[in-house]
Amino acid sequence: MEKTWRWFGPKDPITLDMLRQIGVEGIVTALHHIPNGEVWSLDEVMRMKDYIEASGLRWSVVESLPVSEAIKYAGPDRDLLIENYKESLANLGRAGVRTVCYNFMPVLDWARTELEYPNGDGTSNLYFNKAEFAYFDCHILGRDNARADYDEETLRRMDEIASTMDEEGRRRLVDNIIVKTQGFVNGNISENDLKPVEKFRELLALYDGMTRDDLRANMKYFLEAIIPVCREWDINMCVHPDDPPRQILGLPRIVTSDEDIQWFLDAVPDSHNGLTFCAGSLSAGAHNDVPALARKYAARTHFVHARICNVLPNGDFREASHLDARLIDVVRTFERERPGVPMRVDHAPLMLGDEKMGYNAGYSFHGRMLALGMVGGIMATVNTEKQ
Ligand code: DNO
Repeated sequence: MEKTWRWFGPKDPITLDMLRQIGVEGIVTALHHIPNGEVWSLDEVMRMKDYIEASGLRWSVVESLPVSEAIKYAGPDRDLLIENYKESLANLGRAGVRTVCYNFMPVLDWARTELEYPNGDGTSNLYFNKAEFAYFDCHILGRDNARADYDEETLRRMDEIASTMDEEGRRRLVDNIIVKTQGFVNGNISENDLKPVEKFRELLALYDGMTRDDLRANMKYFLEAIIPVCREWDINMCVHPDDPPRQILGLPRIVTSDEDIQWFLDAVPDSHNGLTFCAGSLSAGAHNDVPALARKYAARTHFVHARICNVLPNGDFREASHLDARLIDVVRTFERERPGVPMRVDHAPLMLGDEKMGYNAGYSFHGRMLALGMVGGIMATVNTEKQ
């Protein structure tokens, strides 16, 4: 696999020169300064590409070219937004950037409740506490009938949390779930929003009554419109699985399981319509056999996110080691079946001073460098096995 790294542009404190020193080959980035829905002009794309190439690296993957909310809920401006999307794709094609990651999660991209959960060895990592998430849903958002979506044990834990929760705790939860994890991935809420919860409720309302089938129809509509452009420019689209891979906050989610992946691949059966194999997101659902999914979908995978989670008996989940046996299995599959596919490590711990650097949640320097070393070691071992 090609060793890539998610880099957040010229203002990222982790510079391209640093990345060359640690064996990174390709860059994963986006034009984060362009508002969602607007066209990425050829000039802007070339400026980023030239900047990356001046450091002896290449722009391997776009993560993400964001799909506007109105495309997902089929708003009145969806055709206009799809035209803009197609134009951005054509400009990327002209510049020779040919792998584009996106997601089709309504309103909320990935979800975590804690960003610095102690691992017990002095490092920390992301964590999803199901009961805290339920608290956010039932007590902060106050969504109608939200309690009905949770099992008894989670509700019991949630009530316990509610009995000691204070303003500071509520602020922290809002910040973690809808602000700090969303703004930097071009999500709907950013640090500049003064009333994030109100804005979030308005966004949720856009999906009132929408079913999984409705969302599937909207994804198919989008794919049917863009895949001809991808064919023309040889661009591989790769959808990121929903994280966590299940329905949340009453929203439909449609990239959660084997059946879902098969559905969208068949909906537009063209190799340019592919998957980002995020082992970590898929592993956050106990229903997914991640190594088996890697084997099944290797041929339609255009980008790999190397990380893996452990789901706990109470439904919480946390990031596991990049040397976890399931991840070794996944890396072996892609290294054998798709040797050149871009791969980046993801959601590594905060360690050795990372915590003071203000990095984007999940995107530490030392932690990711260690993880890249681990995954690189697995790849080298697999290549020895091949001979
Ligand atoms: C989180 C990321 C996601 C991902 C998008 C892709 O760390 O993996 O935000 O970039 O879902 O569109």
